[in-house]
Amino acid sequence: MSILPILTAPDPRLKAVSEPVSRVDDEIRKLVDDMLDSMYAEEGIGLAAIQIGVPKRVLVMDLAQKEGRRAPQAFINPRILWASDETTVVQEGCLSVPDIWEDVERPARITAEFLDRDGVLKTVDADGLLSTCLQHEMDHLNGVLFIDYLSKLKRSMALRKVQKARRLEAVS
Ligand code: GNR
Ligand code: NI
Repeated sequence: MSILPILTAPDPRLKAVSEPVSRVDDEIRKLVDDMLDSMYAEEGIGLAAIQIGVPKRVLVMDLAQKEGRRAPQAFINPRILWASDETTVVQEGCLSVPDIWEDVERPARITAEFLDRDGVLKTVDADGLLSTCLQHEMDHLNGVLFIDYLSKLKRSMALRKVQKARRLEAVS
């Protein structure tokens, strides 16, 4: 298991549309484990493979992370089957846009299907943080970041802040 560096905006790789996984094998399970390690190292609750530079449709999530428990989950080739008309506004952050938190409106509930780490097809009815986080991660698979939902002004302010923090980090 390895901790890999997380790409930050405006890295062009974050705009890539990731490719479906054709077979859930040991290489994919190794990717899942590396993603979980990298996510835990940064205290995130979710991570998409492209955030460590791998353009495959793989997500990991651990919503118990905040309570100090571990309940890792993997979602491979996830697909939204249904989304509610009702929406919710949740303040989101992203490991690829560090230290920026902004409200994002999304469908409140979704039904999704995905393959688990054993390659078994599952469906999930999600609401609350699971619904928000799944949608945030699935956006990464299509090259979309949460800041893409903000006004042009707010998005460019967020990008400038992230780049400035990176420059300061580089000289320190
Ligand atoms: O760690 C994360 N927290 C979070 C909080 C609210 C909405 C979405 C997220 S996902 C984020 C980790 C991340 O960047 N995943 O892509
Ligand atoms: Ni993110």
